[in-house]
Amino acid sequence: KTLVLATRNAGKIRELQALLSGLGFEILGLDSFPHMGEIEETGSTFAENSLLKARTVATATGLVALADDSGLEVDALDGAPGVYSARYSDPGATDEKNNQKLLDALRTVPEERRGCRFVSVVAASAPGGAELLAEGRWEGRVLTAPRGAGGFGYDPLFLDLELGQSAAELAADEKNARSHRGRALRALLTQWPAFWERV
Ligand code: ITT
Repeated sequence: KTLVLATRNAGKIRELQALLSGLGFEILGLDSFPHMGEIEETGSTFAENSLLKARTVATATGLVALADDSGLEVDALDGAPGVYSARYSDPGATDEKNNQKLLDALRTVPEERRGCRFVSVVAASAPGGAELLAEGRWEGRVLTAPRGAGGFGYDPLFLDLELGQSAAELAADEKNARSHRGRALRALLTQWPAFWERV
């Protein structure tokens, strides 16, 4: 059973590989398909973009593809950056620039109004047309300064209120146990046997 991870985000690849390890998949990355170009994310929801990425890679490779579209929704910003999380600061922005823009946007917002959540929608797509979607959420609060060196993206600014730790302060397996991506993938895998019968 071969699965292509339809993402170029190194942080996501690391986490998805850990979450899928031991389940008997042969996992390939997009680096195995040098002809694959950039996929433009034209959707307005995580689900649309996730399906778009999974379908494009399944069609191009002839293999089952797994995509993740994710982002951070901040209540005080009416849900921004949301689906634009990767390009919040500018197109092709670095994590550092996105994090600085988020800190600036919330500079005058007090702790109790800095609620936020990570959202992940994972999609599986088979060349024959079978599809699967699942969503996961992780509630937290935006910190006023970065904490921790693990993870990627907005992790140093995301406080898990139950643990009192930032996402970047968690070990990789602790993050996967709690994260939006971990939850989405575990939900997807409960539907996996029925999906695979249609592949
Ligand atoms: P692919 O489309 O190739 O998968 P991408 O980085 O462009 O890579 P998205 O469009 O889904 O992916 O953007 C997700 C952004 O949301 C990502 O760049 C991070 O900034 C943020 N994000 C998502 N999950 C995160 C996590 O677990 N920790 C920190 N930030 C996260």
